[in-house]
Amino acid sequence: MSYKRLLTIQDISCVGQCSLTVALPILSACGHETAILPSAVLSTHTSGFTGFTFRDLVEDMPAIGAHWVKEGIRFAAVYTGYLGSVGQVDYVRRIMSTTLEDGGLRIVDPAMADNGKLYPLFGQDYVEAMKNLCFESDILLPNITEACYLTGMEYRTEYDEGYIRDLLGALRAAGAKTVVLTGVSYEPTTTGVVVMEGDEVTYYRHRRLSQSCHGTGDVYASAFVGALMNGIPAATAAAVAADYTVACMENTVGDPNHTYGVKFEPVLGRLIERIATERA
Ligand code: PXL
Repeated sequence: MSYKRLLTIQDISCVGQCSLTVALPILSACGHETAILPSAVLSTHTSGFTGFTFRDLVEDMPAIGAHWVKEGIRFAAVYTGYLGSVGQVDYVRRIMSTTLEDGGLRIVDPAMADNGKLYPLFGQDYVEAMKNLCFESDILLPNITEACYLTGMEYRTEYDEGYIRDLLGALRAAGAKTVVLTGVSYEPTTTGVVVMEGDEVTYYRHRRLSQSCHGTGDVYASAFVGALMNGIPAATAAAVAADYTVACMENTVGDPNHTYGVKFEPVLGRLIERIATERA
């Protein structure tokens, strides 16, 4: 595997198997040195728990970024997920522009909405701030809800290929480059991911489980970045990440004691093997 230094910026949900507690082990397993910048610390994630604590770490960001610049630290990619507040977005954009190597990749998972709704702590001001970060990125990984918030298109639960084409067109018109659109399902038993790179659009269809699980967006994005940074093309990395995410869900559904995230750790070996195969 090629050894890359990456930075991922997202929150620490202490319990809940999402964000950094997922991204760090997955990226490390994919063979990458993974630096982190925690955006916030929460006792748990915000979906399905009540009474969670939340500490915004925005005040630490400028000094951390300045120290890295002073030390000459550079990253081959910066991958962002859940940020804690509107005020963080401009610092994150600055850290990207000061710490990325020449040709380094800005990879953005908007991580702000699902199932037609924004996550609990976010409002329209957060969406507006995220548009800047998203449309500056080299690779954007929204789900359909996030793509709708970013473009102003109507969110639909039932749609056809024309709707998805329009959504991709609207993202591109707003400035998106490569887009990995997740959760695109044209029939009840399958779902998939659409990758738009330049004029090329591919669709990877896979099994759809009857139950959804929390944190799979973070598992997916982390596995995608891990594969991509091993030199695997985006469309293949999207399929690798989809198959790994399905494996994590299959390993979890049916366990009544595990409702807040997916048991991604026992199947990490499969991701490592698959990346080795795809690179060969
Ligand atoms: O998985 C996305 C995510 C990350 N971090 C926090 C969240 C969520 C989704 O709800 O609440 C804190």
